[in-house]
Amino acid sequence: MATKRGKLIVFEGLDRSGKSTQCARLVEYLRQNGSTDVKHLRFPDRTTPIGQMINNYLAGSSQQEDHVIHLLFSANRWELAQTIESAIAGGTTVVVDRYYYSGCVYSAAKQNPSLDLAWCRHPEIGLPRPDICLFLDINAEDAANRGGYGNERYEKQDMQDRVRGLFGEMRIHEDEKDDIVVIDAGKDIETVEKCVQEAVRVAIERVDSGDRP
Ligand code: NYM
Ligand code: MG
Repeated sequence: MATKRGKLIVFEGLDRSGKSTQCARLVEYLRQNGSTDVKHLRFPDRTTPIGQMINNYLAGSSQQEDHVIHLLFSANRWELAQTIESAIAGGTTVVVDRYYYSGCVYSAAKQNPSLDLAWCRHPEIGLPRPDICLFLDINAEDAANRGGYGNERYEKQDMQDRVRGLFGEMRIHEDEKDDIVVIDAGKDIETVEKCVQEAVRVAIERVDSGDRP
């Protein structure tokens, strides 16, 4: 019997929505209960030269024109596109903390008139398509109450409010609506974890049974 392909599982959400915690827990869960190897990635990947430019921009130690930083975030995903594709083809499941959805909504939330959601999508077209994108939904106020945002660029409540609105637009868009599952991230960690596991189980079954739209 041919080996099943791996799955591409993405986590998205506002800063402080619990993404990194849930991502790590799912990786652990799949390693213990799944039948495949699991690779854990996060974007931005700050370890590459492009990732270091992004890191400096987020930390505020460098400036970048809005389109330029958008394209760097995208390039940072393209640098790993082949790795992701090969992993999946070889039967390894890839779990990613943020992906092109963040790429689009954070850039579009800057309100630069020539950087709307439609423009932001273009450089992302052709990246490996997720089998499921788990959107950990929390409002900006509750997120801020979780110990406050950090000091990075974008970690401000008005920006996060706009980001959440744009995530809302993306999840009803024709290109994404079949891929995104909304999870209430205002609940406690264990409850969210269970919801994530259930959504992932359903997504994996859909792919393996050839039922994926
Ligand atoms: N971010 C992340 C973007 O603006 N564009 C992108 O393509 C990605 C992947 O970087 N505030 C923003 C969202 C976050 C910030 O991410 C750093 P993290 O997951 O907080 O380290
Ligand atoms: Mg952050």
